[in-house]
Amino acid sequence: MTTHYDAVIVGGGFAGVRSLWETRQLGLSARVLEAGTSVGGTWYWNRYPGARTDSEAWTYCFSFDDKLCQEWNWTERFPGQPEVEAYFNHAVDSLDLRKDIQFTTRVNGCTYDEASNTWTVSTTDGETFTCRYLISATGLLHLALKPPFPGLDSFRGEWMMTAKWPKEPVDFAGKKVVLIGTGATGVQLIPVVARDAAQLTVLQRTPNYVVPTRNHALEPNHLAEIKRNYDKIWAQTDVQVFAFAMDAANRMSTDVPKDQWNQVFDAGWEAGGFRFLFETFDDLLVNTEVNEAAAEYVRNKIRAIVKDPATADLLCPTYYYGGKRPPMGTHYYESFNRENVKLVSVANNAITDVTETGVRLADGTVHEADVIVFALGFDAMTGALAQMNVRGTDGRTLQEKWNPEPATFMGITVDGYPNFFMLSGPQSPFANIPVVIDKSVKFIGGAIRKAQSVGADVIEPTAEAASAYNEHCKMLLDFNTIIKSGTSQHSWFLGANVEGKSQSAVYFYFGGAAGFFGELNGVMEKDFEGLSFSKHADKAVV
Ligand code: N01
Repeated sequence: MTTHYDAVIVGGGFAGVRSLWETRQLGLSARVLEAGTSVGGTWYWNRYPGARTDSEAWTYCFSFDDKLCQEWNWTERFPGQPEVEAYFNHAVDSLDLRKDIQFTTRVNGCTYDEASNTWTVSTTDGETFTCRYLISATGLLHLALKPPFPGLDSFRGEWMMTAKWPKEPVDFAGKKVVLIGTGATGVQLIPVVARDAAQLTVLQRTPNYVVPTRNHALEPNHLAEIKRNYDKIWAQTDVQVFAFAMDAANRMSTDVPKDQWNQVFDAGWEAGGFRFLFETFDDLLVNTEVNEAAAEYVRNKIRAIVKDPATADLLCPTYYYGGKRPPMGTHYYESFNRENVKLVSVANNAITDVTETGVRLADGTVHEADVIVFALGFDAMTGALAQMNVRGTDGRTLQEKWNPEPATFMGITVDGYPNFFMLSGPQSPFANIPVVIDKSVKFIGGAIRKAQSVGADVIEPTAEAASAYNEHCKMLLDFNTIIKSGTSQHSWFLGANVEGKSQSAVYFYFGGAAGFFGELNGVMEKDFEGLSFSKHADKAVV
């Protein structure tokens, strides 16, 4: 049996929930299809101990409904996964959205039929849906990298992936744990496992620059002030480069004598989280000299915190600060002072396989384990979309069309894929995700509104607009020496963490969140220039 909706939305995280609300405003019937058993997306799947936001709670939430902003009481500056998941459940119930969300439903096929101007969406359970508008809301970091190491089947202990963490608590007490991966996930998990396990061996390929999170409880007065100031907060996120509620530093490195740079970094280090990056120097990510000074500042902190000099050396990155997405941590470096924690570099001594009893490296050493934890990261931006097998007018899947490089219009639409919209799609910015999603959904809603008002039912970017946008994204990356340097550091910004993934492609809009919002507004002000709106009957093939 096939059910028809005006819109099918794939994914029940920030993008899916926000899109569902928008379709309500548009008067469309809509169904969210979500693979998990509940809402939350990233915050449903990534339930490893220690998982918490590293964006401040009051901006990492739904901005579109002031009632939600006022009624939800965040308890911490950076809330943990259970609180974010609870917030999602509250939000969908408060907005009465749950009845339009179908859980345990994984989409594995989306095909556009030009004759009827509909999308057919199929699921792994054999259900099918048809719809006019298809919105992918699968998240930029959904498809987790599976452990590529041979021999895992023979391992006699337990193993788990952080991105598919079991709902039941995992007991590390008294166990030997080997943990692979020191990205933002590993950085959050390591201190928690270190506290509980008998022995923790961390296998690190590339070190990261970890700045203290400085999480704290939100006192009632602070929370009340936040709630009073939401207009100002959302105005700040409109213009801040990463869509955070922060002001620019209004300070370039040239404004401060070099021998005083460390005082500025001290203030950022104390402020915690992304404030180190965004409230120190406004040219930190473009000026390599001040960037190197920031890098050396963090390296000196590592050397001061970690007692064993050899371990400290291994933890010190040598690439640009921001060349990989910098994680935020709580007692991360301190964990390596514990007697039960050992850091092993696999940079030049790669993991070869998993044995019955542990993880083997190229030199033959086996690190014994009762539990192996894989925090290996994601096939970002295109991975989850590829799993949906989205086929456009010429029958090609997105991954076929995008070989060797994705080209989109505004990271939201693709020529040859009418009425298909992506959230956190390739060539959208990496920034405070809920805010980027909110702006992108407003853009989609505006396009559908325009279609409704002019009597069109086919919305599609022109090939020229998509090609021009792709060139624009390439140019923005070309300017960015620091981000580009991540190629040699397996940066997922560049697809360099996934073997065989195209390196000629540009996966993100690197012009900053505010730049992207400006471009979205520009397109809307020009009556959606770059998108074509047509009436399907005019181009009916039958
Ligand atoms: O993934 P990652 P993540 N052998 O790709 C290592 C967001 N996030 O899940 O760096 C050995 O950063 C890999 O090594 P290398 C955030 O945006 C947000 O940690 O490639 N090691 C790396 O150390 C973040 O950036 C939050 O050399 C291997 C690790 O696995 C993004 O998600 C919390 C290996 C993967 O790190 C991804 O973070 C968590 C191999 N064969 C995540 N393969 C918050 O908001 C991979 N690695 C708080």
